[in-house]
Amino acid sequence: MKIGITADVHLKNRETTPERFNALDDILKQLKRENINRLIIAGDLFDKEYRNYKDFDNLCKKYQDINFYIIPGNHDQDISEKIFASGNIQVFTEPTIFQFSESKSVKFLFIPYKNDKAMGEIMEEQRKLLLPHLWVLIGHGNYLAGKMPENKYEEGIYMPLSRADIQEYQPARVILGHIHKPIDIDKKVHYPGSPSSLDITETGRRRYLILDIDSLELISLFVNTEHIYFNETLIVIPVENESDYIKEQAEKIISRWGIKEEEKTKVKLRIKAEGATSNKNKLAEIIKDAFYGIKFYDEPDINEVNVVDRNSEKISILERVKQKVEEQVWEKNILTKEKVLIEAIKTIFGIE
Ligand SMILES: [Mn+2]
Repeated sequence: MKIGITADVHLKNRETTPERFNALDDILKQLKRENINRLIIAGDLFDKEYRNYKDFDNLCKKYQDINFYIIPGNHDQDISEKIFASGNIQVFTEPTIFQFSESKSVKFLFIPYKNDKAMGEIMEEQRKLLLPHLWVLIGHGNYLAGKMPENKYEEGIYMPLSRADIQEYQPARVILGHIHKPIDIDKKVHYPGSPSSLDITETGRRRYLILDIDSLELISLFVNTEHIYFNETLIVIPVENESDYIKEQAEKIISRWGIKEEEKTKVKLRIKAEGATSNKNKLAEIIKDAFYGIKFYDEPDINEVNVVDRNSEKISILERVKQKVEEQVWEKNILTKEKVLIEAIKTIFGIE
């Protein structure tokens, strides 16, 4: 038996957030095609203080064969079954142990978001019913595992889950809502992420998950979204042929995205250039040309690019530094190669 899982859809009404509805609709279409008739939504199905549930209700009516299992998140803490007319919606407003099928031994613990609780407290209350490796946790909040991405408008800790909690209660899998970026951590903790980017800062292809409750195998599938956002830094160096150099950088950036050729038309790119150029006058145009066929979310930001005189000696020093930087393994999140290179350009060209 397979179950689809998503989270953080942040629906408003269809008119204000059509792309979020379409993303959810796409997941449902994919599930239907695969004869999967269950979808878990791990919190923040609705955006903050949203009080119009009609459009979602209608979407659920359209997919009568699919059952929806929803927990409230920090943005939609007040939702409950009574606000929906469609009969295929189940909302867990209290921590609930749930079995999808009598014949399957695996249990699910659904933990609705509560702002004064930690997930460990709820697990402790249910301890007797949770057999190690035979249960799946569905929750909404922060997994406390070193440096984790945050939603930029949600600072602080929301209904935490610690590594010690996982050690103690041994869930087979943990699937959480709250972080919009899709991530898999510590082999068994998974954030499906938002199926549709909420804004330009939520970059890359979006996904949803399918859990096989017999094997507990989890797979990740892409959502067909209207747009794929990317946010990039382009480093400019005053080499002999700057536009060729920029073109090369653009190709590297595009190949790093790992998207299919036909998806390129969906991309909306925000780009910030840094470093130094010998002529800032045509720089924005050169950048646009280098990304030919890609749509820009807004004008390339070239404010931080310095104008310097071309100097072959300085360029050759810089090129050697660049090679060294690229060879080096940098610990992620501490210092990026880009930052090191930008500083090197400033030092070599004597930019304040
Ligand atoms: Mn949230």
